[in-house]
Amino acid sequence: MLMSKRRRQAEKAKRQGLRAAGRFNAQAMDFIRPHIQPGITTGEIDRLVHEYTLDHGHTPAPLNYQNFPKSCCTSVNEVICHGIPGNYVLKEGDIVNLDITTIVNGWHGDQSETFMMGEVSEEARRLVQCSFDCLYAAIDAIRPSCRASDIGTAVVRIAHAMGFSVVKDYVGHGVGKKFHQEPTISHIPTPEGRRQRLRPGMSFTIEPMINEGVPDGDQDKEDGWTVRTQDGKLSAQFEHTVLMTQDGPEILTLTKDGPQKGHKF
Ligand code: EYF
Ligand code: CO
Ligand code: CO
Repeated sequence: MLMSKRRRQAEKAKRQGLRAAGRFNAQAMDFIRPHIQPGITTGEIDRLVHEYTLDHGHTPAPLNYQNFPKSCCTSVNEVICHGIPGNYVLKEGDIVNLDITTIVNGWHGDQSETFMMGEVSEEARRLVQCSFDCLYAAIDAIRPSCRASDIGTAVVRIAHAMGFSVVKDYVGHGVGKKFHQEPTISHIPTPEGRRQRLRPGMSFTIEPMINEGVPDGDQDKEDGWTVRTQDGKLSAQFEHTVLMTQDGPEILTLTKDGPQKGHKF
């Protein structure tokens, strides 16, 4: 069926808007990368991300989003997601996920990486590798109009083969003019995912959270945000924003200096 001219123009504007947002978000990740070292506090990382984003005329999406108090999330060791930057000093042996989302001319880019602080345990390194491999296996598994559940099938296969578990309560999401929108991207196969098709023009995150032990987490009762593994074991995650095109998935948040597909940690 032919698309109207107005619809074609809107689709083109969306692609261009999302590409620019993803590009800037990745640039912010490359900017902060050299700073993420033992000795820095998570609060200092947040301040640097906040200032870099504002200095370039853009907006950190998490700040005040549903009352979230900071401009990015820093999730250390057993924290699955939504760690609040603060006074914690990163130390040798830690793993830390940094999740950056920015708004560029009304469009969102959303990505995360897990960083290893110096020498980490062999189990931590395997977990980080697994979460990275799960992200790229999921991207490799999707095609125009495939089922969203193809993502969960690919993630679960790799994670379980390595003896790890996949978080089910926190999911990827559509991204566009809103931070979170349809479709829901589960990292395990679900009935809803089997019904949902990933059509050309759809933009969404893939952000598998992989746990060393049990897949379940609990929200911190005091701060109301930080989600920790129930058994206190490690969790790791990588995230990209992806645009489905007629030719397949296009990763919008590729960095210049970060780990690329096939990277060995
Ligand atoms: C229990 C928020 C946190 N929500 C999602 C608000 O998609 C994200 N990362 O890839 C993402 C990042 C943030 C976020 C930062 C703040 N929030 C809402 C509801 C519950 C919650 O934590
Ligand atoms: Co996200
Ligand atoms: Co994110």
